[in-house]
Amino acid sequence: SSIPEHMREAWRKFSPRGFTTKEEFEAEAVKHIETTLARSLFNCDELAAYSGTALAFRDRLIIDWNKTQQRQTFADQKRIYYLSLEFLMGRALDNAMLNVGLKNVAKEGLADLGFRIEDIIEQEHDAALGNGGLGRLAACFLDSMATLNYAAWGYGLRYRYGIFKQEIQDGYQVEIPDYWLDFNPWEFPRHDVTVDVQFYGWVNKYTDDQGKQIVSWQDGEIVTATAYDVPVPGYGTPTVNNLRLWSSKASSGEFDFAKFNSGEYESAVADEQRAETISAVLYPNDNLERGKELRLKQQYFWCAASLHDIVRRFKKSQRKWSEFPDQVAIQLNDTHPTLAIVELQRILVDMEGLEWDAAWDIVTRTFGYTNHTVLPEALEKWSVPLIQNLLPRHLQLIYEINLYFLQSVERRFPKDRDLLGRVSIIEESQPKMVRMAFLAIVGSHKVNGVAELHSDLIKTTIFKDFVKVYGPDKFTNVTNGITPRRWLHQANPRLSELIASKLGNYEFLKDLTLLNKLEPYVDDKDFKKEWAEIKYANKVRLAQHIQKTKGYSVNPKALFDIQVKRIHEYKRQQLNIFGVIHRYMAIKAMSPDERKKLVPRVSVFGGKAAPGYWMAKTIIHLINKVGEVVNKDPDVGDLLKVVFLEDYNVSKAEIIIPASDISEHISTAGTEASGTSNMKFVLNGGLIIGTLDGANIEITREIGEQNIFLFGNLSEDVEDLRHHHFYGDYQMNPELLKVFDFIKKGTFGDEGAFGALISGIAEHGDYYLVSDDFNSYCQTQDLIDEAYKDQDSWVSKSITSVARMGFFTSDRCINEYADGIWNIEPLQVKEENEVRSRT
Ligand code: F58
Repeated sequence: SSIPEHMREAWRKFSPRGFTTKEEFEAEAVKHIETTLARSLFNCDELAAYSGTALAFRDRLIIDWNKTQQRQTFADQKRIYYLSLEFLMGRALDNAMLNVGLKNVAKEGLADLGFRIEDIIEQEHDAALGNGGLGRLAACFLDSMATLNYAAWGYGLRYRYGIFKQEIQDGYQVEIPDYWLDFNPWEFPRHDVTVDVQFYGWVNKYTDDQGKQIVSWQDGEIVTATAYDVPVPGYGTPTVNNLRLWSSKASSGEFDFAKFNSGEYESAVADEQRAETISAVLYPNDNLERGKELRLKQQYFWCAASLHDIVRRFKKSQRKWSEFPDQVAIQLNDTHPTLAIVELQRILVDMEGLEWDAAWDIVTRTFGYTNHTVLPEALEKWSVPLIQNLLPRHLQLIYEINLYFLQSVERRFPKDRDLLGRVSIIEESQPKMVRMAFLAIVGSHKVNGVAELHSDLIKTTIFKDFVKVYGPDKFTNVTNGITPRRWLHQANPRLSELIASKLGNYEFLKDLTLLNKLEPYVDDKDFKKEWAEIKYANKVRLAQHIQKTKGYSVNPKALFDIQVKRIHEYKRQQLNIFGVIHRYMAIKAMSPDERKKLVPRVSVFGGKAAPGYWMAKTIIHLINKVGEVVNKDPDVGDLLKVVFLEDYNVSKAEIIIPASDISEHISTAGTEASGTSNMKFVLNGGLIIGTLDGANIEITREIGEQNIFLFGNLSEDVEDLRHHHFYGDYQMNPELLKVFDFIKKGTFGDEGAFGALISGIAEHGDYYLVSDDFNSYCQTQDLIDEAYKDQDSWVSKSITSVARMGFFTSDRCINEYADGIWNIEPLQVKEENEVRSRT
C-alpha cells in the first residue's frame, strides 16, 4: 500500500533531514516550545526548555530510526529479540545528544536561548522501569546492540508506575508512587499495533471432518496490548533500534455495551480498569518471588503480545516455519518470560497446525535463557491451580512438554527414578508447582550465567542434574558488562576527555580495550595530577548534592567510601554499617593525638528496600540512626560522616559513581551472581573493597590483585561455615559483639528496633556469615586507610585499573551472545553514514 513511484518526488523533497548546526537546533527547539507546547519566550521555564530540546532530539532520532527499520526490513536478516520485564533506562536526553554527537551544538544553542544545558538535563524524569542490576543490564545491552549495529528489539511492559520513589522519614523508608508518564517525549504510541491477549476460559478438544485433532482455547476474557515504541540510538552510528513496550487496555470488542446501556455504567468502567491494571505497576521486589496472580498475568500478557508481534513480522517474509530460528533469536532475561516458550509452541501447534516435534525443534532453536541468581527464594515457581485457571491451554502444553522431556530422560537413565523427580518441570508439592527455570532450560538451546563463578555454581548446584541430562555444552558463561557511553563518557565527561586527549580520540568508547594505552601514563606526573583533580572535582559535585539534599556539608578531601545498590541481607549493608560503628567506637576511645593520624572518611549508602522486606528496612533505619548520632558528635568532626542518600536511581548513580575513592561489593561469597556497579566504579577510577564473589573475581584477574582490596571467606567454604553456626559449634566475633552491645545500649536510640537484626546474626545462624567475615573486613578497611595516605601510589592504582577494564564493556558481552548463542552478525551500515562527530 505504499505511494506509487511517480508520486514520491514530494516525499523526497520534504523528508526532514535533521538539524546539524546550532541555529537549526534552536529553530527546532523554539518551534516545539511555541507550537507543540504552546508556550512562548515569556513563559518558558526550564521544564519547557527541556521539553523543546527533547522534542527536537526526538525528531532527530526518529529520522534515523525510520531508516534503520527500513534497512533491517530490506536486509531481512536474523533479528534479536531481548525479552525483559525490566528496562532501567534512566534519562534519555543526555544520552541521545552524546550518541548522535550533537551535545555541543545543543549546549551552545541552549545558551543562546538563555539556559544552561546541565539544568535542562536535570529536568528529565528517570525512566525507572526496573529494580536494579537485571533491569540496568537490559538497558546497557540495548545501547550496545544499537552501537554495534545489530538488528535488535527490546520487548517489555509500559508500566504506568516505575520503581517507587524513596523518601526517608525519621530514619525509615517511605515509598511514594512514581507516576512518570505525564510528559514523556521518548515514546510513540502505536495505536495501530495491537494484539488481543486471552485469559481464563476453557480448552475444547475435538476431531474435525478430516479426522484431525483440533484444540481450541475458548471464551474467557480478552485484553488488548497496544505498542509504545521507544527509540534506542547507538553511539556514533545511524542505527536506532526499537524498544517496544506494551500497555494494556480493555479490548474494544469486549467493552460491554449491553452493560453500558442498561445503566451498569460503573461496572463497565470497572472492567476497563481491571484490564488497565495489568501494566499498571512494576513489582518492586529484587531477588524475591511471591507468586501473585497479577504478576503472572503481566508475564503472559507481555509474552503473548511480543510473540504475536514477532510471528507477524516473520510471516511477512513468507518463509517456511523451519526457517524461523534462522530469522529469530529470543533471549529470556531470567525466567520471567518463560511462558513465551509455551506460547510459541501453542502458536505453532494449535494455530499453525505443525506437528509437535517439528514445532518443538523450532522453539528450542529459537530461545536462549539467562539466569541471574542462585538464591532459592528468587527462583520462580507458579502454582499449577493458578496456571490452570488463568491459562488452561498452557498448563496442558507444559505437562506435555514435561512428559516428552521426562520420557527422553528415562530412556537415557532408565534406572534413575530419583533423577526424574529432581528434573521434572512439575514439583510434586501441595499444591503442585511449575518450576520456571527448568521449563526455560528444557525450552532453550543455551543457558548462561552472568559471571564465571556464577556460571560454575549453577552447573554444580541448582542445575546440576540438567548438566547430567544435556551434557555441559548447553551451559555457558557470558560475564556481564556495562556501556562505557553512559558510565564513563556521560557520567564522567572530564575523565573521558582526559583519556581521549592521551589516546588521540574517542575510539575507546567503541573499543574499550584501547584503554590499555593508558598504562604508559601510570607514572606520568602531570597526567596523574589531572587524574586526581578530576576525581576531586567529582567529589565536590557529590558533596554539593549532599549539601543540597541532606542539608549538611561533608569534606571532599575525606576518603569517600560508597555502597549503593538494592538493600538486601546477602549484599551485606549490615556488615558495612557494623564496620562504621566499630570505627566510631575506636575514634571515641582515641586521644586527640591519635585522632590526628586518622584518614577522614565519608561513608555513603544508598538503595531501596523492597516495601515488604522488613529486615532490609531495618538496615536502612540503622544506617540513618547511626548517621544522626555520628554526624553531630563533636569528638568525631570530619573524621567520620555517615550519609544515606535517598532515592538511589540511574541518574543519581551518574553523580555518585564518579565520586568514589572506595566502593563496597561485599556480598557473602557465592550469592551475588555478577554485580555490575563494581565495574562502573572501577571504570571511573575508584578502587573497590570486595569479597571473592561474582564479577569481583574477574575484575581482580584483569586489574591485578595489588589493585583491589579483597577480604572474607571463599564461596567453597560457605556451606561448612553455615553448618558450624547451625550446630552451635561457633564463637561469635568478639569485636562484632561489642558493636552489638553498643547498639543494644541505645546509642542509636530505640534499642528494640534493631533486635531482630542482631539476633539473626548472634543467635539464629548468621546465614550471610557477617560474623565470619567481620574481622577480615575491618582489617582490610585499615589497609585502605594506610593505602590512601600514599596518594601517589593510590592514583597509580586507579589509572592502572581503568586501563585494564576493557573486558567489562557490554559490547564484548553482546558480541559473545551474538557468536555463542544467537548466531547472528551485525548489519553493515554504509561508511559515509558512520562518520559522526564525537562529542
Ligand atoms: C541481578 N539480579 C543480580 N534481579 O543480583 C546481579 O548479581 C547481576 O549483576 C544482575 O542481575 C545482572 O545480571 C537482579 O537484579 C532482580 O532484580 C529480579 C527482579 C524481579 C524479581 C526477581 C529479582
